[in-house]
Amino acid sequence: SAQQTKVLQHGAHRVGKRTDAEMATWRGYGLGQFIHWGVYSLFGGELNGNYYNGAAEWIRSWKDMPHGVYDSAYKQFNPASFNATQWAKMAKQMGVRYVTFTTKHHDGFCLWPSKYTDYTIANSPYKKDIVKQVVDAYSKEGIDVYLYFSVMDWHNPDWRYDLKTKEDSAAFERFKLFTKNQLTELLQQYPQTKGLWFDGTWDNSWKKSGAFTDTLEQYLKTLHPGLIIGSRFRADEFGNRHVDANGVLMGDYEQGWERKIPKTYADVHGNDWDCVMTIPENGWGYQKKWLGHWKSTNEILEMTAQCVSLGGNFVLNFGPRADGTFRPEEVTIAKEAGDWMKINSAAIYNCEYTGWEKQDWGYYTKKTGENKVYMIVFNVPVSGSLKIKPAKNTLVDKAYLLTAPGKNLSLEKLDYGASFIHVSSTGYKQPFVIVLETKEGS
Ligand code: JFZ
Repeated sequence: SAQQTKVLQHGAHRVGKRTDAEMATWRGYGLGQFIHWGVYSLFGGELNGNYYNGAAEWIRSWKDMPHGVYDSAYKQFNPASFNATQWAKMAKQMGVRYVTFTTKHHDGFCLWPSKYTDYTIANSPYKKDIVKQVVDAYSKEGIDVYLYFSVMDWHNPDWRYDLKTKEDSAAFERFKLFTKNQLTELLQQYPQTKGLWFDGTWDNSWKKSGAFTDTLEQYLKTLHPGLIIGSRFRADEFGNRHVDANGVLMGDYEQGWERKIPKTYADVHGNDWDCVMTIPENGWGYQKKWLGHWKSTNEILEMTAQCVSLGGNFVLNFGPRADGTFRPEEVTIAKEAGDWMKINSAAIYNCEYTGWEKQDWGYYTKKTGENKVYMIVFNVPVSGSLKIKPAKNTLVDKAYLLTAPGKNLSLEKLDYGASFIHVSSTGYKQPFVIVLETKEGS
């Protein structure tokens, strides 16, 4: 190609997707859960009756928030109703297959008893290790655990946004060691961890540390073979993030799909990816008042279907209250999504992109390694006629509702390899799934 390829010491070390079993498991998850929980949950976006209009987990950075107030609030963090087993059971019922849990957000408060700082759960009135309880409870339910970790740390005096002076560089050397120590500690204390979800890696200080970030990533993977780390961790030696100076993804999957979903398969550039999504428009930690639109269960199911149809996973965020309970809106969505998943998860788990031309009724997914394509139908046209057009060299053998196997739907052949499947044109309250068994041929 005409594109100049630079020789990079700290660029991507692999072109294309990982091919190992751990990554194949990740790719097949379909649906995940994100949890943001920490000191910010105590405020819920509010201070003295005034509401912060940014994301609730950022409230420490609000001009109205005295740092002294925020930084001593952990002395009130005592989640009397926290029950990790209940959390994990709710997630299991929802049908999620992985969870990403905030071990340390930007405020620097550690939900595990890190020995590298005093600002941890061990020094709260609650005292007990929360990360351990979450890791154990979810693992027991068969849900894979990923640890969210913010590199940016507002509590550590050695954190720097940029490295402008010798003193900055000296402080940041200490900070890098602190970060390496904490990550090592997490992987050693919670060996069931499947991967790390990094955040707060966008500042110049980190971008100027490309060599360190690369070495650290390789070290973590040596400590923990199979570990999965997305593209939001490191930088190359020119300070490029996500993709290196040659446009190649650095990381095991693309981590840039935050609160947005690709429109077409071309948009994902052949990479693994997942989309992390909030139920309100924005805000990850608990917010007492949800302003603006809240997504409905059907909207969430549609996003899940859309992501899986384009080869990604969909991850829905929950922001528990400081006492350890979930707000009713989140409980309802988890319950309703789970009820749907119970019937329809075949079209979500271990499914991939089909390569078939997208149709207006909804989304295709394909069972990896099988001759089975699913139609997840959201929009039935007034005619009741659903058009399908298989990829080249593929024929549809039979079609049936996922809920009625053995009761074949008739396929009406059209020109140019297309067919119609006719269904009733009215009365749907939820998306439904049609299974297409396929074979080679034209
Ligand atoms: C970050 C955090 O600041 C936020 O609090 C939350 O934890 C979220 C999951 O991650 O926010 C971001 C990070 C990256 C982008 C946008 C918001 N981005 O790349 O567009």
